[in-house]
Amino acid sequence: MTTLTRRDFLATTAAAVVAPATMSNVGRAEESAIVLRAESRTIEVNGKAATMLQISRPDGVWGVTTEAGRRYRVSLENHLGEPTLVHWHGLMPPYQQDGVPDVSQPALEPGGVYAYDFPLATPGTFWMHSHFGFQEQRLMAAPLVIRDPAEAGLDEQEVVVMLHDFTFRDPDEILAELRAGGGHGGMDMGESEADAHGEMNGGMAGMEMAPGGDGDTTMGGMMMGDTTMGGMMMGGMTMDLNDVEFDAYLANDRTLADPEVVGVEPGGRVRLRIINAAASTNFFLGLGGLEGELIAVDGLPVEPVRGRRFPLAIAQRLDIRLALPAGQGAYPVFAYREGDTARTGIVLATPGARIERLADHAEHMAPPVGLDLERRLAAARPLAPRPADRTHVIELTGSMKGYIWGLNGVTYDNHTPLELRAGERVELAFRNRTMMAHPMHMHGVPFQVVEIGGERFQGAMRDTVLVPANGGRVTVAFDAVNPGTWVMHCHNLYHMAAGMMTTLTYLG
Ligand SMILES: [Cu+2]
Repeated sequence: MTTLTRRDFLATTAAAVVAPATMSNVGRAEESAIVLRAESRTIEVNGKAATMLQISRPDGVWGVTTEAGRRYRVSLENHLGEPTLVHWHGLMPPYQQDGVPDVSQPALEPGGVYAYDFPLATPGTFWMHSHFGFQEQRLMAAPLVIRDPAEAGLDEQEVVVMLHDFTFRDPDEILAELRAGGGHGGMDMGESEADAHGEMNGGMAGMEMAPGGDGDTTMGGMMMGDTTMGGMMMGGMTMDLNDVEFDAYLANDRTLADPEVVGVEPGGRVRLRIINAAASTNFFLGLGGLEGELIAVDGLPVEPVRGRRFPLAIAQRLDIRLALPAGQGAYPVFAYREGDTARTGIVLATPGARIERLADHAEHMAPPVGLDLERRLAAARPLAPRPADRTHVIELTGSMKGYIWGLNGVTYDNHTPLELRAGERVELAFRNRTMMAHPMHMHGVPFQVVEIGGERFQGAMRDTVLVPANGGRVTVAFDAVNPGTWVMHCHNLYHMAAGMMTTLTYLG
């Protein structure tokens, strides 16, 4: 007799049409490439149809789930009427396979096919998304989960949740409007910006700033009763949030009006893999009444942190373990938009559980995402202690006025590559000179967060870190082990499109 784990059971029942990756077909899976198609699709949001994009597979599987130790063998086909290119967010490919147009390789023309083939060393929750134009805003993203073979025997149900911010509008039009000063619900973001915010958000004045001048807040879990949009007054400083007003927030392509309901067992163990694939939205992940254990951020393990609510900046991931209560029950997993009442989510439900209608707005506004959690995180597998051979200070620059964003005062069009040499320990010291927080993402290798607000510590390994507004300081360290040219950019898609990107180039 063989013992069926919960994962095996779910794989064989829920996905009967698709052969699960069992020991018998692992070899074959390595030999043939996975076909990924860039194509358009129609989805319905709030009862209205919209033409969006997707990365799909002929076998109907969503995204890629594989195992560390295998090779990533993928054939990307462009079935769109426009060029595309897909970035494997969090993986460490050779730079030519990193999926950034004109940096890694030319964009893939309509009808074209590109092959990818490189080893997968690190398990974790990663994702894939278009790095071409605004295709990511048009929902061209999918999960990329690399399981740890050492965890294959765990009696644990994997639940992947991908979050999106959704708009019926053309993202190019949104950017044009932001450039014309029409962001933040039509507020004038010109010279009287601070005044306008002060007036609108007077109730927020007096909010305490965290010590160390890192621009972060100390609000912890408190919710705010303020219902204005856009900016917030924080201890006398104005902070901009949420440049774009979206039409909906999606969890696995659905809103809370018709959420995905995932069947779970009473008393079962669940591993949530949460992916923030939003173009321009930071969220808080809320577990309702349940307490979870955060075990990885951006796919990379951390010393476990227990909690009911965890921040998730744009492009970041959270792996959370849940032990469900015994007996019947329905357990919503919410994502709350920062500085807003909007929320989305899925529901975990045992067979026969009553599922109540969930409102797509919370009672209270969620606070801005900050670094309260980041300060508490410690990598389970940190970098070896070592002084930096090279430090690049990177000022995050720009403003809502004209909607021009840059690094060290220049946009991507005018950037000078940051240099490094193979074998070096490199540090990037981010200094935020703007009124918005920026989720900074580096391609090629993960980094470790080693300083927040002037305080050194051994933080999490990640690929995306939020640098708080108004003088926020965060330093990350990495070992330069993947030669080539790599982009480093703000993962707010509109900021990146407006110039907040540069390259790192290995010398020699
Ligand atoms: Cu940004």
